[in-house]
Amino acid sequence: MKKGIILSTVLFLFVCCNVSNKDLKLNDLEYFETQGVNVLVYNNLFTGGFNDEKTAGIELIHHGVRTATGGAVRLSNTPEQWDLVPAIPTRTVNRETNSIESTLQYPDYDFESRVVVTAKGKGVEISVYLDKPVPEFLEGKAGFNLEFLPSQYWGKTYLMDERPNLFPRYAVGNSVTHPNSEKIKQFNNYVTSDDRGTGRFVDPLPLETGRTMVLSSNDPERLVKISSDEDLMLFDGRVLAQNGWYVVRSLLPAGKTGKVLTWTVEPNAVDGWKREPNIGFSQIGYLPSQPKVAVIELDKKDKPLAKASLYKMDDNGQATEAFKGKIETWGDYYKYHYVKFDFSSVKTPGVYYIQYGDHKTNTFIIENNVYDKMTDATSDIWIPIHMNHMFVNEAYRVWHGEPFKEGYLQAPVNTAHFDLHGQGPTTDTKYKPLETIPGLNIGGWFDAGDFDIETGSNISVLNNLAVIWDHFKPMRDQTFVNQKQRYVDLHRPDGVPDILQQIEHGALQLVAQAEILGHMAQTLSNGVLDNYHHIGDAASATDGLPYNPKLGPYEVAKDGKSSGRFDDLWAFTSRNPNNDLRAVTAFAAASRALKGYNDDLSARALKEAKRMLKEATELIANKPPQETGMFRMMGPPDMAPNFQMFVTTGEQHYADRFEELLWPALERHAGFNLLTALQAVPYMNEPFKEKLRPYVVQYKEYVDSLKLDNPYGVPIHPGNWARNSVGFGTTNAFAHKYFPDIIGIEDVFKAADYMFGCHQYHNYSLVAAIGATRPKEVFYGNNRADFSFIPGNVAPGILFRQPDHFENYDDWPFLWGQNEGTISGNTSYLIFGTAFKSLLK
Ligand SMILES: [Ca+2]
Ligand SMILES: [Ca+2]
Ligand SMILES: [Ca+2]
Repeated sequence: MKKGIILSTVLFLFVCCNVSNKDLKLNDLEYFETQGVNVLVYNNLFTGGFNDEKTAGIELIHHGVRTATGGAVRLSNTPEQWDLVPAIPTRTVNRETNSIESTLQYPDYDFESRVVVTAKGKGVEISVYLDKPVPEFLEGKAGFNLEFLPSQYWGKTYLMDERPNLFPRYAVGNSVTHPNSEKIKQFNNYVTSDDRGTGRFVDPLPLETGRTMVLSSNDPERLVKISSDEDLMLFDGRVLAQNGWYVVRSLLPAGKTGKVLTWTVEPNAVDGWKREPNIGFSQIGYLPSQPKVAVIELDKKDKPLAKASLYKMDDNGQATEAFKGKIETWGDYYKYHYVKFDFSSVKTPGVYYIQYGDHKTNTFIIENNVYDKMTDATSDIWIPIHMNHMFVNEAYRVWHGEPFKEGYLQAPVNTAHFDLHGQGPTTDTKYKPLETIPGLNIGGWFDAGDFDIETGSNISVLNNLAVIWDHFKPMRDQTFVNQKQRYVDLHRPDGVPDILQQIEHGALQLVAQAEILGHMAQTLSNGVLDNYHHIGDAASATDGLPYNPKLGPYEVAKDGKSSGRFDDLWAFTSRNPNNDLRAVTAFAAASRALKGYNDDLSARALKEAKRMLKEATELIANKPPQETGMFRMMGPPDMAPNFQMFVTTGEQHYADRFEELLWPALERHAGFNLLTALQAVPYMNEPFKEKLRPYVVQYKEYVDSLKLDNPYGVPIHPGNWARNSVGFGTTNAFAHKYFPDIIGIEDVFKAADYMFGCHQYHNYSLVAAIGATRPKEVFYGNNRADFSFIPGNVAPGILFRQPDHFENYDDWPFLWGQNEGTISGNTSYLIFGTAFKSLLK
């Protein structure tokens, strides 16, 4: 132990004095780099859609982990998601001065600053310049902030002017309140917290203040030294919001112009550090017969080894080498180098691990049963927990009570919404703004980590479930669902296939929308922001009592039947005929599934489908909606509805219209429309299938091109919301089913491998809890504040950050773009898994 301390002290001295080869350099990708340290300067801007997503600003990627973000002039101590973020209209890279300069603007306060970051030895100097002094209202509020990832720092030490401290594991700090008149406005005048009538807002106090701060003095991989002539303050952002970070901040001085603040930031680079190889393999295991290829992600400074081995565990816990094979080079992909290890020849069932040099993976299984349970947690646990308007119980635990008993209010006109919705200039319903719309509090599913009913997502779910029923008829029954009691009990079979009960649950909500509103709502979502970011039991997001404007804001009526709490959710009801047509597709399919189980609902769904198909087609003919981006590539909105109406009614004119729309759509973009066409194969005639063949051939060229695009051979999208390989796998599964001579089963296995751990950044399965030896442990679900997961959740994937970084935090759940499972994404996984398993039978 003591020897270790002496050794690391020597190492540290060596680190701090031998600076020459560790100097940060401005690289070709326009960030500051030395081995182990990347300082990004506005390579990522605050433009993600939800204001402060903790993925922008001056950022630090420290020994492979993005540990600091949000470096910018900010207007509060611990900015929350909906606090104002600066617009950054200019970013100038100056190679002569080794610096990057950006302009930061807050138009709401007519406040502009310039931030200049310059490489200085093994650190950077960050300076803030003002041409005009800080506006009076922002004095004592505007400052320079840099945020550090709590999960990478808690339990570690920090020194403030040499005073040692520990980063707190949980937010336990001191705060004060100030009058709301002093509060910085939030984005779009939203308010993130309910002040309970006090007229005051909460402001955290600093944990420490000083001029020199050393973060993580006990762990060289996270050690950062910050010094300034101004006071540095350390705050804990989690006091205000569970997704807050630790914030280091200096206030900008009042009344000054020119260079008003300078920080020196020196992230430690550990001598000789190389990132550990990330040995990607399928954590769920492998069938004896399937291809088995590990993709190993290597630091570019790491020299690939010639060979790797597979070890088999015996029943005494001893390992013996079962296979030794060559490492093949794939090449560079963004910042890392990739090699592959093919052990397909190992076919003996058993428990194995991969040994690559000194690196040994966790064990995994080779056996014929590895995929058998791959969808069970999603179907039995995740989906029922996301049933809205029901009480959901599991053994001794209640997941949530019955939410939103008070129903929904008509959203007022001309309203923008924090979840990227809006109500247009009319309600498009018979209801007046803020009038209660009776009957909508039934059925449907929570969208994702939040509790709203996104109509579009709910339609996708209903459609996904109906596709599964059509093609596979799973009779699995592990869930008790009683609509009359509004009660769900997990692990309690009730004699009815669960998928039928889920189809019923979706149809109850969506058919109610069609009948009550006359068309589909956009969303049923929160009217106030302070219950939108609710984490916990959905039933406590609102008080369950209808809003009564005659009462005071915190008053309950004497009869206990209404309250003055303005917390009811709103129905956003602007009519979008495209949405109506998508609902027609789902209604027609659900109507078939429900026949013989719930005949009344089946008939109602078909009636609404016929009406909306007619109305929406006319509306679109009169006023074609603007279609942009991906939607232009997808088939016309009445393509899929006509197909489903044909299958349900058997009327040939629907089939004719479907084909009339399908073939040109496939010409425009085979990939986007192929799945719809493939799912139609069993219902259409033989010439249909043959006519489809060339498009499958064309799609195969795309599939093969992915082998050159990236080492995993699946589509990887560098967007703000990561994308896993579920959609790719589903298309490949259906293509293989009907065209096995074109799309091989290996194209389906590739998608499964990626989902279950053979991917960038780490090798954990992206599906929570089931089957895999090492699934991800945290997800952005509605229990995210517990750093937990809901079994069966599926992560979006590995998020790309400009210009060359992929990440998926498994110790920090709060980044939705990489960790939030959605109801439509997870039911897409259910299709993928169900189709995949049926192919293997
Ligand atoms: Ca939502
Ligand atoms: Ca059941
Ligand atoms: Ca209420």
